[in-house]
This record gives sequence, structure tokens and C-alpha cells, in this order.
Amino acid sequence: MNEWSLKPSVAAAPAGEVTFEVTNQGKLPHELIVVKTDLAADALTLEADGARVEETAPGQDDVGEVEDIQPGETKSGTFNLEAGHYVLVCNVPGHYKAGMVASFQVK
Ligand SMILES: [Cu+2]
Repeated sequence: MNEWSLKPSVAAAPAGEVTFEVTNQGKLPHELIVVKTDLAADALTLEADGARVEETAPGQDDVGEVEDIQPGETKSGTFNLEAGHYVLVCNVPGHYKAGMVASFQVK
């Protein structure tokens, strides 16, 4: 991730334990949240002020987070994911709207 993109190195992973190794190549702190949803990456429900994705809105479920990734840092998180469509988001205020979002598939 960097300002302002979030690009997974693979587009899909097998169901089960999935490890996200997240490198912040930018100049600001970022975070990764893994949202299970059938919604398109650019159509998630936001909090009232529009700055962040609502993590538990109907139809979208935050199933994993890698928080507080500093510039230059790599952090990882492993989550047990069932098959389906996911959206990866940096949920620092404003970052989703700035483009830090990507679709991800678990098969
Ligand atoms: Cu960010």
C-alpha cells in the first residue's frame, strides 16, 4: 500500500487460513481491514461523516485487521476466511475514498 493505492500481489486465495503480509510503501501510516461483502469495492457503506467504511454495516463484515502499519513497515495478519468475495480497505479516515481499496476473492 501507499498513497493512494492498495494492491494485493495475488487476486485470490484458497479458503482457510489466509495470511496477508502488508507492506506500507508510503509516507503515512496505513492499516488493512478485510471486509467480507458482495458489494463492489467502490460501493461500501460509509460512516455518517463519510470518512471511513462502516465495519459492520448490513452486507459487509469486518473479518480481519492489520492495524497501524508505519511507513516502510511490513506487518502480517492471518485470518480464517471462507469462500467468497472480500474487499481490502485502508480504513484510516479518508483513505478509502482516496483509492486505498481492492477486491479479493477466496475460493
Ligand atoms: Cu491508508
